[in-house]
Amino acid sequence: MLSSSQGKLVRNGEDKKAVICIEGNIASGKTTCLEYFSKIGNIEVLTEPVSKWRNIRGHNPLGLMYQDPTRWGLTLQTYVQLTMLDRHVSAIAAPVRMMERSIFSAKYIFVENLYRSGKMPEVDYAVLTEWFEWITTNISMPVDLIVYLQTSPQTCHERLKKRCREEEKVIPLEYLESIHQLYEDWLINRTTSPLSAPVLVIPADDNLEEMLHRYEENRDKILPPSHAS
Ligand code: TTP
Ligand code: MG
Repeated sequence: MLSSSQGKLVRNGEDKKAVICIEGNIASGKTTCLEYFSKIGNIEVLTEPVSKWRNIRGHNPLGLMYQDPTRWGLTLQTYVQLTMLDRHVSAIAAPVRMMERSIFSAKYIFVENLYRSGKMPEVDYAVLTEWFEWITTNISMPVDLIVYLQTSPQTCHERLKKRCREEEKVIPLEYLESIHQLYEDWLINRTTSPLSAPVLVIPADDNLEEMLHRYEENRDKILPPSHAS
């Protein structure tokens, strides 16, 4: 439930709960990271609403966007923005919430990439930007920590090929390189979009076993003291 505080809509009585967003390139291992932490008690884990992006009332805006980004980029990104907003404002069910991505990366990384690569018309970009600015001005979506799973685009490309999501078969290495550069500029070089939370960088090119070990090692840095080991 939303109520109003200092001009912004806020979730009722939930301001003391910690919100941690897991960020990184496509196939960087965000879902695996979240699955690892879901085994620890008292944490609410929200994976990305990607199944919704693949099926809204029988339509597949994700697939359409990859087939023709200029025509369908606005359609997909409008829906991504709505589903991410819904995640941010939903009632938190535990003292700690960990979520896959955020409304911020949908805009700062994916919308930005479509626009900069010339695939999104300027008017579509302007409409999405107006929506995004209205939302972030009027709705409180606090984030306490961003965990950045830092990978090389090559690693993501290999993982994508293995994973074989039908819509993603058309993704070339160059696409992952552009997403990677936008992430680096946002979270490391800090030259592009604003940052509203501290960033913890976790190198994420290694195999599954090593990554699980690394999550365990970083557990105390990721979780608040109440959840540290
Ligand atoms: P990801 O958010 O990268 O999720 P993932 O499950 O592929 O990542 P991981 O393996 O790390 O768990 O992307 C899901 C798909 O949605 C991917 O094809 C990229 C696409 N996408 C957009 O096109 N626009 C967006 O704004 C977002 C957030 C994703
Ligand atoms: Mg995922």
